[in-house]
Amino acid sequence: MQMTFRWYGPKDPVPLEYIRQIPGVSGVVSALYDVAVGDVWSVQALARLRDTIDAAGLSFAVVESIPVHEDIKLGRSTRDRFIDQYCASIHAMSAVDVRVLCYNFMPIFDWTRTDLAMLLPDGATALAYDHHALSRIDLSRGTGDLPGWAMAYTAPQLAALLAAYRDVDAQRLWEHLSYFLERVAPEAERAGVRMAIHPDDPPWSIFGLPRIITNGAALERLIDLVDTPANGVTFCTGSLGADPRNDLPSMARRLGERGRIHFAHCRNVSVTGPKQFHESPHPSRFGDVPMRGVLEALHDTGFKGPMRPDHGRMIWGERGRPGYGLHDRALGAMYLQGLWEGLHGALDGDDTVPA
Ligand code: DNO
Repeated sequence: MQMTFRWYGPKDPVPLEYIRQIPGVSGVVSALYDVAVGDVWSVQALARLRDTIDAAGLSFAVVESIPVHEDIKLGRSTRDRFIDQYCASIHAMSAVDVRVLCYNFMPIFDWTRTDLAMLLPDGATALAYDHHALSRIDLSRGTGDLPGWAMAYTAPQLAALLAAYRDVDAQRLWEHLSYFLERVAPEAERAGVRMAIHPDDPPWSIFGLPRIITNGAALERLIDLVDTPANGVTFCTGSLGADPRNDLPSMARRLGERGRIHFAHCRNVSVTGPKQFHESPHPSRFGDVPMRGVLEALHDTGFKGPMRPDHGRMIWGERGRPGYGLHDRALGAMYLQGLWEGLHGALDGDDTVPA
């Protein structure tokens, strides 16, 4: 296991120098944030990012994410060009020696919350989701009303996309995912890149849109779509853990035994009602994620990939990007390494702190 940390590039309020000081963190998870969705990522831009990360004494371990163009998810006739461009971006990653790609296949919206600063009893704030509150969000005004939403769509753009998805139910979305992977996964294999789909967050339909990567059966169906080790998953405990029917340790074990977990996102959630949860501190006892059981499954199945603490609360007066402050994620990184060391006896090669 290699402990990593997400970094949003030079504009991230958390500097790489601070990440370097979190004991045991040796890898960075990042992306190019100024490329339009669907365009090819250039080797030069990726090399610049890699060099910046290297210069801080860290390594560029994972690309999270190259976004999948909506035309691919919608199965439009224009998709082939975007698929070719996606493959070219994967080859560019490989050219700068980044070997893990996290991506998702959620229609229009990526991770979604209804409150970015829910006050917890200890004075910290956390991201929260309540399905009733979601139903009150007015999409006729574009994505402007959505808390923390990064991809800005105007009202007409969003309306057109939502209308296009009326013909795409879960089964069609599976077909479109399959079409995408049949073309991209073999290319990723050739490039030596492991693809790792991120589960849908939250793992249920929102705004009437289909969401399909929601449970263990879906993740196994996904890896069966194209049977190559390059076609794998990001095991995200927080996304999958929002649905109490998901038995996370047994899911991790089954996927791990097949060698298809290429990346682990570890965070905790407290489920407070049907389709209602808030994020909580990483250790198991503060929420509903059995973190020890998950790490044990990863460990037993020989997980060697990158892991990162996922969203943290805002604590100690920090102000920052929702879910991505420094302090609570750093606490998470330490907790996860403690658990891992307890299971492993010692840290293996990749865990070493960079010199
Ligand atoms: C949220 C993240 C997601 C993730 C994408 C992967 O904090 O886990 O935005 O990066 O879904 O494509």
